[in-house]
Amino acid sequence: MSDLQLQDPLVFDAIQKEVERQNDGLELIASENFVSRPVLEAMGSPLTNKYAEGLPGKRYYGGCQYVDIAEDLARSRARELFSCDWVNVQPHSGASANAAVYLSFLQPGDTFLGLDLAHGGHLTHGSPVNFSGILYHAEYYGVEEQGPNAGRIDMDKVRDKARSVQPKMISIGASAYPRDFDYEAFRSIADEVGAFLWMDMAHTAGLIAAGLMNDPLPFAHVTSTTTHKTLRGPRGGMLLIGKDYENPFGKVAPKSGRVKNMSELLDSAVFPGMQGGPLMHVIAAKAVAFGEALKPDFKDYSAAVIANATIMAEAFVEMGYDVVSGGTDNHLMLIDLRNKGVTGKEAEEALERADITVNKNMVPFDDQSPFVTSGIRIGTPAMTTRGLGKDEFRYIARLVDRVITNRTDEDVLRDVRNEVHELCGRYPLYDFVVA
Ligand code: DSN
Repeated sequence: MSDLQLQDPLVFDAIQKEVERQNDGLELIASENFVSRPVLEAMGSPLTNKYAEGLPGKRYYGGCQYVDIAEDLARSRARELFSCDWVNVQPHSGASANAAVYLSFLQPGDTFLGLDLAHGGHLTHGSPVNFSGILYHAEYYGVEEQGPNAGRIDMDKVRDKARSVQPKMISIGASAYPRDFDYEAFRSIADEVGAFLWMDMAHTAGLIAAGLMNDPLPFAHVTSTTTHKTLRGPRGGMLLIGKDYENPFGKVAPKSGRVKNMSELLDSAVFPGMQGGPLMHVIAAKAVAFGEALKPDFKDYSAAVIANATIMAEAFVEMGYDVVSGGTDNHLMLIDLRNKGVTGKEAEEALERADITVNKNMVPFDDQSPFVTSGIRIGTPAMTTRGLGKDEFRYIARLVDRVITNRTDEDVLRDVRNEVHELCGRYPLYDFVVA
């Protein structure tokens, strides 16, 4: 028996059941992945005990010599992974990293331009219920409703919008956009209107690190990310700058006569601006994950993530599903279920009964509320980590279709659930009881 099991069987049981759920089910949530045992070990280490406010070598606490090693490894590996000048690995989450961007480069009330949440954007890119939309004035660009570019961003329209609203900052990045971004075009728009350019690459960071998608770092002034999605690290955030220099929109400091570099602004926005002590066990786990991502097989894994998503999207199109933008360039697809007469909520719930996990998702120009939605979002990073390939993803698309088509037939749901368990049994994940 483990110490946890002996001391607190209720928590132990919850964890154990979640491990079983992950082992037995098909995890198709696009933002989730499965970390390695070494990443889990680092997260479960006594580094959680250590306070280390400040940066390596410049801490506000004694005893930081070993956590400094871990943070320096995370920083140098991240710089190598993304070929960039500067990183800060301390943000507790992607939302925290994004908050540091606003704190560094905007004043409350300033206008910025971001991708509409209902068109695939993220809460922290200006949703009215998030700090970004409450404290700042958000304007949005979206995707095309019809025509050859349906479901895609039209850069001419982004330019027109930027000219009309004159934002101080333009954000790129999405939670449910299946296509790549034209960073060069975004930068030219930002330069034309005098805006700061920020890319949130949370979803695609691993695919970018593997060199399989366009690289935002040469074009965006600052880039933020989470570390747990396609990058396959622990839950957390990070900030990066491709080429660091004086904040191009900064005022000269009255005393020193100097403009701060973008990195200095971001470092102090993370701490003491919005966080206290960094989570050193998570930072150590980030170092481990970045080390894994630097290995050649991470590129093979990332290529398989995209190949599996491509094949799955094709399978859905062949079965008559309306895949937004007609396919995908990355790890996810967005399926508009309106032509199937089912809501995202109904599909999500039926799939869950068959042990297939997806999330309901707004589709562009949705007429349902965010609690119901007309679509589902499906991603391949997690099941690709388990080793599933194109044949299995084609088969999974057929399982998803069987569930959606027979969503009230408990016999079909049970049969699919059995097939899901059989498939998962062939690709073992975690073979341990939490110790
Ligand atoms: N909401 C997360 C996602 O699932 O994409 C990102 O924060």
